[in-house]
Amino acid sequence: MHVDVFTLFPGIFDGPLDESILKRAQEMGRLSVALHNVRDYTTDKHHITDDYPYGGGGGMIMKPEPIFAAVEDVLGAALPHVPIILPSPQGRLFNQALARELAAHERLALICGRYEGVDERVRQFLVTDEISIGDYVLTGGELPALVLIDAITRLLPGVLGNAGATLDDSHANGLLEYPHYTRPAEFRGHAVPEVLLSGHHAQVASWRRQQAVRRTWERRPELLEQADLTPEDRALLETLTPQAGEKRAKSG
Ligand code: 9D3
Repeated sequence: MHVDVFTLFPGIFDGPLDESILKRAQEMGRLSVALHNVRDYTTDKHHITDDYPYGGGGGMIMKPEPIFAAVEDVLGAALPHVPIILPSPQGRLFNQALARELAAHERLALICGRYEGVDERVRQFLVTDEISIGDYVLTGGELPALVLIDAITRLLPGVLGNAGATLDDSHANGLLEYPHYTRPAEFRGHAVPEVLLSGHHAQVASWRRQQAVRRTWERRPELLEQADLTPEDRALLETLTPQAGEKRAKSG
């Protein structure tokens, strides 16, 4: 996967790309990220990248010319074949299915907006997809771009050591995860559930599944509509009443 990032603040990417799995993916040759400073594509003496909005109103808008020049220069003849993504509060909400969809491409371009936004002609005539990472207000598109890169990279073949880890994920099966424990078996008087110490693999699997279903019902009930539920899962859900749910939610 090659990602071209267009930004006014390439330094934001340095730390996250230089650590842990994103670093290793690049060392393995599975991921490459090229950072392009949009300011380098200005042609005026003061390297201006923003301007006042036509029609008035507050804030500044990113000018179209340096963005078009940067993307056209970097992508060249590949431009028609590469998704050009604008992280934007007005975009389609990012989720695991969209991460999988993007991970199937061999090249992506990400345009990071700053100020109050980008000139509408960038969206209309350059961008192919707008993606939001959630309903809260950030200061620009750089952190969302990193979120996309992170979610995509861990799906690339060979990046996670254990291939099963991505399948077993929360959201991969449509359920939240079951609780995890490691040593010690008792910590400050709090014991690990007995079944996990028992060595009964089938009982462990059944306990984990029940915990995942129960937890999803408590915290994200809307996910259950799309989840792959077994007859056993449905039987468990029948035993969960709204009142019992409130009790459990309060006692953790
Ligand atoms: C006064 C600012 N705005 C109205 C609330 C518009 C606005 C413009 C630019 C709000 C945020 C931003 C910067 N955010 C992003 O570029 C962004 C974003 C986000 O803020 N939340 C969730 N996903 C994304 S993807 C890009």
